[in-house]
Amino acid sequence: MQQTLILLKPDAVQRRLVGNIIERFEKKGLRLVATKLVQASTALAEKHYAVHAGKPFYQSLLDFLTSGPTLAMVWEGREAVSVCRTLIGSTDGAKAPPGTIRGDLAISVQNNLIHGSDSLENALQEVQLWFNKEELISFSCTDQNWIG
Ligand code: DAT
Ligand code: MG
Repeated sequence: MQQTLILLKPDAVQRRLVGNIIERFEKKGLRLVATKLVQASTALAEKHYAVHAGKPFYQSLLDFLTSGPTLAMVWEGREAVSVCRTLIGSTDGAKAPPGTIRGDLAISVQNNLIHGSDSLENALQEVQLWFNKEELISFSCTDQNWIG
């Protein structure tokens, strides 16, 4: 069963969209196995977005991610990494299709509400970056047989 890191970035918290977004993951059949509200430090933001270091938007991206609390979560389920990316939609909110989180709720490129790991390899690394092992709770839901 795959696990993936999902961040509801500071704009999602400020805009009070946390409940709307979490509901989408729950309804899809994914299972929440860890969550916490984090005021990201610059060091954490730099590690998280290391792949974008040197790009023109990098400093602005760091400023954004450290500008307020982020709700960090780990979601688990069948094909969780790609399922979450599909629910999230493409990076630019103006181009993301309706029905996706960004397509329904965002119109910006930078302020696009949410981060989701883009591969199983990155998911493993990102979960470790944001959470300690003890913070992940392994459990089963009683309706799991109906969800698959
Ligand atoms: P995603 O979050 O869809 O995985 P990404 O990894 O390419 O997108 O970029 C990380 C974040 O950086 C993205 O959520 C928003 C910001 N970003 C990406 N491209 C940008 C651009 N051209 N201008 C401003 N911000 C950008
Ligand atoms: Mg990315």
